[in-house]
Amino acid sequence: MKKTGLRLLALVLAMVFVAVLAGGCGGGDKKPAPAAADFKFKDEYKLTMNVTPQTMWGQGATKFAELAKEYTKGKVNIKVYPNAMLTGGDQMRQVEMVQNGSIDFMVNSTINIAPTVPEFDVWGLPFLFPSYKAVDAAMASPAATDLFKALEKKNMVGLAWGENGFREVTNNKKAIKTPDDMKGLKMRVVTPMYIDIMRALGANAVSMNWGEVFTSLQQGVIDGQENPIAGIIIPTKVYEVQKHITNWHYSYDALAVVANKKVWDGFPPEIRDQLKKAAVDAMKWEVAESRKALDEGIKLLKEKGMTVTDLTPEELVKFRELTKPVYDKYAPKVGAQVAKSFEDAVAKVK
Ligand code: X2X
Repeated sequence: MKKTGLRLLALVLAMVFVAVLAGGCGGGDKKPAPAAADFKFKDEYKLTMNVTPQTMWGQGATKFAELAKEYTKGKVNIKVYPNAMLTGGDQMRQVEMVQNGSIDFMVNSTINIAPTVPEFDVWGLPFLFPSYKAVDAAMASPAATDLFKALEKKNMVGLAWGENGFREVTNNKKAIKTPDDMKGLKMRVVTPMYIDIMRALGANAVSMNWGEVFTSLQQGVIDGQENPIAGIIIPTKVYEVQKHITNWHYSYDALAVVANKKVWDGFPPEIRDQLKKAAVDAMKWEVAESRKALDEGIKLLKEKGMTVTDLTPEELVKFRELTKPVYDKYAPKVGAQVAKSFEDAVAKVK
């Protein structure tokens, strides 16, 4: 009797041992994630971005690729494809291709993601952020993490936030001090929210891929555009084809490092940890560099002959008032709760 009991115990223990080996504790019928040693990595993982390698986000993407290689000990080789070259210059299609897995990763502006994930427009809401401090508070808040959940519903995974920057307005006609100065200007923007903002200010909005902007400014097809100084205007030499810039900080543009969900979920857990750390570290570096470059950048713009206009709080009020209806139109589109959590994060540091 005693012997049978012992045998039974041995049998149960053996079965448990086999089960653990086969599937891990409580594995059910779910396959365990493979160990990095057994995993078949692709020779190259593709990363798309919209701009040149010299831009801040280009440098951030390169940093991410370098750190990914370092942290995974050479197992994950990410190649950066700049200038939306994988989509023939179509800046919106990059998201689609990361969604369907034709491209593995992207470092992208939230502007280009928002048409697919409307919540992402929260970053750019007109005059939401009064300062970088406010931006940092929002970025560190659970509200920002929630945006990554919205991304997962669209088959993508968010790894880290970075910075394109506050988008400042440039043009070739006149120094912009009041909304009146914008009347009739042909302004290039990207998405519907920005078209609405330009219209609210009396400008003529034109939607155009970034790749065509420089030549269009040069040829006078458009009068102006809006982009961050350190992130884009300096590294792509927009000052060569634009005379005036106004620092109005009207809209903040965040970057996100994003992976295709299937590719991401397929990685062994330790590789996911290493890649996530690579993204976070690269973007931390990118944000710091981008802010460091700002003061020098403004000096350089002046040296290059641009007029640089700073607005007083009283002057800003007029722009804010005119764009308030656009804020009110897009807050429900990004989700009332999402907008509210961002507003709360901003209010805490005011
Ligand atoms: O197209 C733009 O203006 C840019 C480069 O900032 C974005 O990709 C949103």
